Amino acid sequence: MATESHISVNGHTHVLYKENALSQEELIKQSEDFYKLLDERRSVREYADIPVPKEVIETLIKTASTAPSGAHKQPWTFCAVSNSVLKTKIRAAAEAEEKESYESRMSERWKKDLEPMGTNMYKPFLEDAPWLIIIFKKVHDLDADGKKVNNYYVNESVGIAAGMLITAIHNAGLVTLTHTPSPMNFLAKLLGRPSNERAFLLLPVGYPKAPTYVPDIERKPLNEVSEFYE
Ligand code: IYR
Repeated sequence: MATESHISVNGHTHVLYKENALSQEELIKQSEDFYKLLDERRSVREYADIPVPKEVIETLIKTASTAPSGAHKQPWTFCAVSNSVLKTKIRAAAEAEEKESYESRMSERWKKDLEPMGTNMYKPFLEDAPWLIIIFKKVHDLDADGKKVNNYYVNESVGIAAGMLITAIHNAGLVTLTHTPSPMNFLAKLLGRPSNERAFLLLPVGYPKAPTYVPDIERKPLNEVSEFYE
């Protein structure tokens, strides 16, 4: 029987999946090469004063937005900021929250755990990086009449999209870090986001300042992060 180009499921069209099967050998090589590429990714806190074309940011966001999501609701908005006045406002508000966090909200244990990373309450990358991408999660959607419409597995969906964005940024030879000023509601205010959106993660994007040093840390080996049941 000839393969149909599309079929109907519950009255909805399903199209033929374009499969990309590799030979065993290519499979091993391609997965290893991608691992090696991603193993070089590091969170970078210092950014060069070099612009990144808007077109690149658009492509990175389109890539992240290919992420799977609960019932394909795509419950995210990626806000890309290059406006320096806005970046300065974001930095000021983030540092005010971080000052409060480092001085009173974070436990001594937490601050000790962060010592190897060299983080502190100062966030110059919020002004130095050519772009900030702030990911908002949509806790629900709003229909044309402003009525609430459900989204599903919002944190999982947006978390996956964030991971794909980080991967795409690294693949483009750019750097980022996951900044989570807490609380983050100042971001929705500064960016004028609608009531159904909550800030999820802030990612500066740019080229690393040269030279840049990153913490000399190791990743857990496979046997510590996995269990196989064969
Ligand atoms: N949000 C703070 C603190 C911080 C917390 C963790 I956990 C980190 O891995 C890094 C930083 C900050 O951005 O400095």
